[in-house]
Amino acid sequence: MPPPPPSKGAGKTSDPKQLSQDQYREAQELEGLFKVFAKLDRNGDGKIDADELTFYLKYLGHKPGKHEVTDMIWEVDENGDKAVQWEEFKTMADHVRHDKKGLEPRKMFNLAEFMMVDKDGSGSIDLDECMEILFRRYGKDGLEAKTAEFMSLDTGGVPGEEGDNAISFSEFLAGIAKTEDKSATAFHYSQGMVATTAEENRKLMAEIYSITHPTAKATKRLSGSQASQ
Ligand SMILES: [Ca+2]
Ligand SMILES: [Ca+2]
Ligand SMILES: [Ca+2]
Repeated sequence: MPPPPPSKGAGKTSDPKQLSQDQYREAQELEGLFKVFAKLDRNGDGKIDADELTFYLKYLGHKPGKHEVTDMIWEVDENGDKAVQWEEFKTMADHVRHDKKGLEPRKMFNLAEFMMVDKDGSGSIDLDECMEILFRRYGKDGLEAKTAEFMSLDTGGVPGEEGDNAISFSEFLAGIAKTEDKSATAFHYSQGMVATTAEENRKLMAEIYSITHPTAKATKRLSGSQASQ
């Protein structure tokens, strides 16, 4: 089943001409974060409960233990109602992003981040989504190496099965566990995520590929990654 197209109204809440780039970025990130919240809050009652969280984790093919979901909620649930309100969700993201020492709990943040990178909501991070996020975060320098490093997380997850050229949430978590000690910010890929419209993304991807894939071999890989032709 194809994912729903991105909302046409995305980005209309902020005018880039009137805001500094930082403010614009912040507004866009907040919007992205809110979309994640709204997606998790399936029944739209303004809070994410354990059932809703479990539902989405299962959609991601991730089998959560009972404690995993409880812990995710517990670490951000400031008013103790065993659910996550938008204010709590936003505060959580804020804390983690200003957390230089890596001390903030981030189980919920990891999920939010994964969902923000998984822009088409397919439940996994494909090559385009991966490159886009790395380009935004690090620019064009070493983009191919960083992409290869990230995509190397694609282990398949199931013994005897090959990777599917996309990163599942379980693979994402495994990657975080691997890099966590090296740097607290190593996996903050959604930082610096600016454009949200399909058109902006299309332009950006064209730019990225023209920088990193000038050869015929690369063109072949590009069309392969789009599963067409
Ligand atoms: Ca709810
Ligand atoms: Ca709460
Ligand atoms: Ca995806």
